[in-house]
Amino acid sequence: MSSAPLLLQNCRLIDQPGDAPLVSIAMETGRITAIGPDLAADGHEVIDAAGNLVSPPFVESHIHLDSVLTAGEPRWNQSGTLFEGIDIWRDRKQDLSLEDVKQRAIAALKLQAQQGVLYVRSHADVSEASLTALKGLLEVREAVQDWITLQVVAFPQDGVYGSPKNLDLMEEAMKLGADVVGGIPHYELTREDGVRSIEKIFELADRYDRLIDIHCDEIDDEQSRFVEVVAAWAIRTGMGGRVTASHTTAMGSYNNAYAYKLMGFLGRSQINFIANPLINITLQGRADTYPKRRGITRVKELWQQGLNVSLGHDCIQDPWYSLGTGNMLDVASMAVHACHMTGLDEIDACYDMVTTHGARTLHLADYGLAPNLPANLIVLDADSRYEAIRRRSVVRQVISRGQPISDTEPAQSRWLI
Ligand code: 17E
Ligand code: FE2
Repeated sequence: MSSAPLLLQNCRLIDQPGDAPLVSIAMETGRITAIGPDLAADGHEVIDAAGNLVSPPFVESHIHLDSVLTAGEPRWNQSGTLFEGIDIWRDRKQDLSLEDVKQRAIAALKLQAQQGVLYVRSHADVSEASLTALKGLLEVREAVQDWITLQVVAFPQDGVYGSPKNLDLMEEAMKLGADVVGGIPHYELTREDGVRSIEKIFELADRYDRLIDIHCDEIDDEQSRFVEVVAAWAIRTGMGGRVTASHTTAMGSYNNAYAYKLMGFLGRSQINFIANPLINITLQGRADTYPKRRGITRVKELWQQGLNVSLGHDCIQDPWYSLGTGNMLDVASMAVHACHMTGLDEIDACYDMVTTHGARTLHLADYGLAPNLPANLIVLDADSRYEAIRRRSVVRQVISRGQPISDTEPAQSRWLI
């Protein structure tokens, strides 16, 4: 993708105090060349950011692009549970074709990119014999690389040991080029299978030199304690920050004595966490009467412990979550509410969880706003992170690889009486 040199003027940089002077950002051949006041415009196409907030792009650290836009196919999830969702998807995935996967995934990526997401980690179910979901998403990874960066996780939805073929499929997925090894220990047939699935995941990640991102303890069962096993392996292997535990909703149900001990181990392990508050507030708590649990991991406490926590959308209109806009500010807003992150620094942290923290989880080497980095940035109709989340502000401009790829006018209302 070639593009003319670009100058974005009157930028309110996200990492500067609110009263800092506005600056310009110059971009050329896909990279940021300079950031500062009074940059010369000659030879550049000029865009006026008009004092709006300029941020590095949103990072979608957890989504299932293979199942997006299938809600109701072949039937609606009536119980609202994870397990009914898995059963519905098991039926739907028999009908996958490469075209079906690619068309829906690219539609969802465009939806997200228009709302400022330029980095995505997607899970691809690899417990279906033809590996169509994975093959489709690997093709999508290539097809979209000029405007969005996609990582693909080999995710064994039905369990590594749920059926005899699944382990071979995991191995095949690594050979085909999945970026990340996934898992689902709480859905293995037994606790022991869950533990040995984690050992296997670490062994695959070591052998193929890949990152790890495990769906872990996504259940309200306070006895579901696989995150301690993941942390133990991260400590033993030294893989630390290359490892991510996604969902970990059972942590919201652990007793405080156990959680206190666990926090220390998690701190030692330095693993990353991804919470998906939109979906888990609806998916969990389904066996409760009242009071109903929130079913979300301990986002605030993990963050206070200094651990890297990011937030994901998880689903857009699929068997687990029929809603979803693709907007990361919706995700951050739900975290503010459901995780009691209402202090001003906590609201700012929720914004960071859909930007810089996600970048760290994905191991993005060149993320941020600085000269020589790729010219990937967004202009928000807001003057602070707090305003962006409160109003779920429109992303006015999306610039990818130095080229404007989308712009959106905020809606205008007129008072008529
Ligand atoms: N599969 C799973 O195990 N958990 C989820 N939250 C989704 C798919 C969306
Ligand atoms: Fe998920």
